Amino acid sequence: MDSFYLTTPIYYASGPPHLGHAYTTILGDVLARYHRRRSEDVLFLTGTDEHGQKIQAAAAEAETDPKRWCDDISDRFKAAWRDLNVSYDRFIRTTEDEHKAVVWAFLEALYENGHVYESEYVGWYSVGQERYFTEKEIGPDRVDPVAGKPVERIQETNWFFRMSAFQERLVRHIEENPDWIIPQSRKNEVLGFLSQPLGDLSISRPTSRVSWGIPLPWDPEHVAYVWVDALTNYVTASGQITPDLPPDERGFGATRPGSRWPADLHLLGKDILTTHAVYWPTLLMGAGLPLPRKILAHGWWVVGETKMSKSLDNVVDPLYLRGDFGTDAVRWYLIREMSTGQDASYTPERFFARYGELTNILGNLAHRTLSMIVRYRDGVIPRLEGDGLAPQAEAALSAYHGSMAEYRLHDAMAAAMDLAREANGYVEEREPWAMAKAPGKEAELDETLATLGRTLAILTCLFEPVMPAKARELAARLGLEEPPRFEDLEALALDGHSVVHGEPLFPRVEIEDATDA
Ligand code: ME8
Repeated sequence: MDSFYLTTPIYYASGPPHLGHAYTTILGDVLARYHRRRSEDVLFLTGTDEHGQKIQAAAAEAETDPKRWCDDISDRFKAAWRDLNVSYDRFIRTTEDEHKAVVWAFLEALYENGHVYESEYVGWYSVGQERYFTEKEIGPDRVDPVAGKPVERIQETNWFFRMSAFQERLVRHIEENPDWIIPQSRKNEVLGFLSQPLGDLSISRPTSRVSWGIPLPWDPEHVAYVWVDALTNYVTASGQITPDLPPDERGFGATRPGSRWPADLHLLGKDILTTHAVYWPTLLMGAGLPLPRKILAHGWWVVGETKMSKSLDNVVDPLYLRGDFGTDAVRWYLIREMSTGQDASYTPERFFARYGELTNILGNLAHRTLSMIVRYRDGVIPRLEGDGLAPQAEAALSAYHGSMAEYRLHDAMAAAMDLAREANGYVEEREPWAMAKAPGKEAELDETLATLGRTLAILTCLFEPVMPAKARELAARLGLEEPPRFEDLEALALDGHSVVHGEPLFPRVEIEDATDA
């Protein structure tokens, strides 16, 4: 069986989840569900990033201890993912003992391999991004380039990873694997960054400044830099490293049997591209582990022109639209609206337009098909003799898979919606209501209704990754236990199934009510 291991970033436990986090996690969920529908063995990882100065400060401000604070925030992330129907297989927390042991072993491997040294650091640090920035990056106003907040001048002794030693190998890897970082614009950004000499990476913080972290194996006066700690989560969850064995048997080197490493896909926003496409692969090279197979950096959700983020206080609660429209409609909007890789601007108007596709195209098709089967055939789907929409369905499936393979999820969903649109056109053209009245048209009416029933069943398969609950509900109304898998579509037979008409799948919502929410 093919397997697929995909990851989201682990989100900072400095505050509760917001729409940006929800987007990446739903994107991951759609891909996880898609690969499961292809009968692959999927491991879908998400979690929370719980160490470092930012969390230490958030807990101190709330006058609580950092672990208690993280317990609360990680529960809120889990609750949000439950509400948004996210089917993660593993939720990792960097405060888990297993993860701490793997980070320890990872650092030891870097040290033993001779890639670590101690030195003085002088530079500008952004607590918000948990990163140093160069003079050039912070500009004359001395603000971090991501959130525009002031940076701190820091001078201290740190342990460094000899990242510079891996620059050439990394550039070669990117050039030899042109689809390793997608979209291409992000790959070019990384190559641009790597056209300058790469510095070494400070991988520790003195406990006098940051105590909330994992102590270095060889120096208890320092904790691991939070990004090294956090990135390692992807290896922890893979089961590749066994820290309690002697160093040479721990799993550094080739992939071990049973291990899920290397990950097939790291999903992230473009704000953390450098950490994933430069720090992480060089650290893996230093530790002697294979690189992830692909990195997809998507764009930002913005309100007007500004990135939505917690620090900017313009966060839209991902759950607020669910009250009126339901979870699946929010998932549909997020996936259909953003072209993977580009920014997208959230506006209520765009949300209503995308919701309109659900009511007017898919919902309408389901409603009229089920209602005609009930009215003209006592609720029983006739036998399929010839499929009037077979070529359209085949073309839609091929466009859908093609787009998914290139991670253009918005295009895959457009292809699915196009099939629903074509099926509506087929209804108008065939006029089953006229056939029902005219004598001698029984066979044609059977064919029309059976074709529409089968098309709806195919649509439950295509839409399930994005709208799992609605797809299940529609499948149930067609007398199916669940939406068919791709491999079942060929032999799909619905004749004799009793259908349930029911309420509209996507009810019309008065816009005034929704904007008041
Ligand atoms: O960076 N639009 O965590 P984080 C789209 N802990 N996506 C957005 C977004 C927006 N406006 N805002 C956030 C961290 N995201 C680290 C990661 S991984 C080893 C450690 C999403 O809580 C997007 O995926 O700041 C972005 O990369 C991530 O949340 C940042 O989450």
